[in-house]
Amino acid sequence: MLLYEHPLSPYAQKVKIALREKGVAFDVETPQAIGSGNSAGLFAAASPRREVPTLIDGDTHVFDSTIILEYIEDKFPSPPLLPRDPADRANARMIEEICDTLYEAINWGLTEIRWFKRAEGEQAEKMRATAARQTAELQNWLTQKLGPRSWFNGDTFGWADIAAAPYVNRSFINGMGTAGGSPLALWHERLCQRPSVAATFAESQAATNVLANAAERVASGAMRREYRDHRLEWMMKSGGAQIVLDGLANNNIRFTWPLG
Ligand SMILES: N[C@@H](CCC(=O)N[C@@H](CS)C(=O)NCC(=O)O)C(=O)O
Repeated sequence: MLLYEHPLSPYAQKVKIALREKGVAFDVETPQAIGSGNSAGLFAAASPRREVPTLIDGDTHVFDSTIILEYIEDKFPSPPLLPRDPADRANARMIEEICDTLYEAINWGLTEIRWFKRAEGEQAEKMRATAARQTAELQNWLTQKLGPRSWFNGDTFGWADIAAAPYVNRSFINGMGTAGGSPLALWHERLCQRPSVAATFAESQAATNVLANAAERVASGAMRREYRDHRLEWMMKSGGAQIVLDGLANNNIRFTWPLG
């Protein structure tokens, strides 16, 4: 199996954790020109949105982390990652939906500000404060979902934990975690102990140096950032409407296929 990925992509991290939990061997490759919208070859053919993760399994090409997780679960049912109980399954899927859309957009927005330097000074401070409030609200929601249990998935680690892992971990790295000893912080500690997760987070951490020249790569035209669905909404609702307009004027942001 070949997984097109980027170590910093939370969506790719979900897939790598799942494959490692299943004990499935896989190769990884970061597509050439990822981040520009101009990727070509097998990756572009398999992923019309030009997004990672994308899984190549022989003639089967699957894009989108949720669909890939489902494919992995169907193809390698043991050990199961989704819980058995219908209510728990729905719960896992709701956690994944919120984390992939609304939670991810906040982390992404913080990256746009810090590394891509979309905002500086007072505006950056205000947007960061907004992101911190939004993060706290989502973490409160997640804490209620966790309740007294050790894992979001139920008694054992599974799908719902994988779904929350990259996003909550990013918050802790960004200094937007919950207080030490809180249920979510204790879950995060347990999470980081799992070999599948530890390996995946270590790869992500090792790749953070690619962000060092992020703003220059946007300025040079090497990158045109994809402002899609929830990410675009985050910018608009969190004080970044002018950032979107400037990015369009400077041609360093793009929307998603098909463009017409
Ligand atoms: N819904 C997709 C989202 C995937 C996605 O947005 N991936 C980003 C990386 S985090 C990407 O590949 N963007 C392409 C680009 O920026 O050029 C999923 O769950 O896999």
